[in-house]
Amino acid sequence: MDNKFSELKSQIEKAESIIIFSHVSPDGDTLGSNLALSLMIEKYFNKKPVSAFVGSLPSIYSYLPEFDRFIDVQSIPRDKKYDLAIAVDVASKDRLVSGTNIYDNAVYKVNIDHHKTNIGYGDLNIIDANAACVGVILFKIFKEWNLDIPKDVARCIYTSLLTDTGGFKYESTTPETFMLAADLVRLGVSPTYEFRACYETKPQAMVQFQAYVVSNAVFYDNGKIAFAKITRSDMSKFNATDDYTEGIVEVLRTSKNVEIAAILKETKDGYTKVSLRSKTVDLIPIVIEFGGGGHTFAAGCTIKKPIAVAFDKLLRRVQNELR
Ligand SMILES: [Mn+2]
Repeated sequence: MDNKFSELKSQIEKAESIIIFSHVSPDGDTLGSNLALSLMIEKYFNKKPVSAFVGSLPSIYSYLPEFDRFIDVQSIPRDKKYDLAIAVDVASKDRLVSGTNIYDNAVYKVNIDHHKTNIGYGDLNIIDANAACVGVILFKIFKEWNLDIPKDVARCIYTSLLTDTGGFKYESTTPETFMLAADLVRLGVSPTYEFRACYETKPQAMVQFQAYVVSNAVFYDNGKIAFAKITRSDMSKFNATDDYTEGIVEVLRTSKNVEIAAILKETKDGYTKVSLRSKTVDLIPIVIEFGGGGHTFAAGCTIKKPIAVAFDKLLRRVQNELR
């Protein structure tokens, strides 16, 4: 058995209190993985971990089994000491935001991830940069532990896989991806149901908000660059919650000439949250300069500048990259 996998098992066995963290601006992978691990620990180790989120919890994932388990990290006393803290899909510790304290406070810290920028901040680091999603890693772990995976857990892992491969279309999609998908479908997952639940249940206002943002996007350098801005007043005009912006950047990338697409969103504290996508350009060097991280073709950062300033800075940097 992989040493790290058995170490994780013995830490779970030893721990009386366990907390599992998802990253800020949670996506399907970090939420699906969190629930999958939580449900397995409950079923086979007979203890109930706390599933924590940071910031806001996107309601689009409320179709996931036991979604109600998620609690806001802010509701946990900051000096609370858990025996075991596990971060799933958390590329760097600053993505735990206000949860960092509680994570650091834990007796033993685990870091399960697939971002190649992850520096291994835990006591135990299970990092596989080739895994399409953290769900893939968890599936391997559960198999190594010789545990049967119930349908609920399979559904959570399927959402990890579906969302982090962009519906089986990103570069991370490999034969292994489809093998895992096949295994999960055999365990009872319905691809049709999960796809509809995940992608076709947007509130009407969200569809209209996204169309508005896309129609106001600006294209540069013969359409190779697409940038769209979202201000707080755009958000309030549509009564938009944070999850309303999910997926817009992928729409910009569908334009034939686009090499790099970016969505810049004004945050509550007046900074700029950036989500970048590219077709062939490695985004990591760009986002690193702004203190961000992510994957080769899908990355992000928060620029601590007002949106207009951040827009110009990022545009110049992206233009340089393409020249
Ligand atoms: Mn992920």
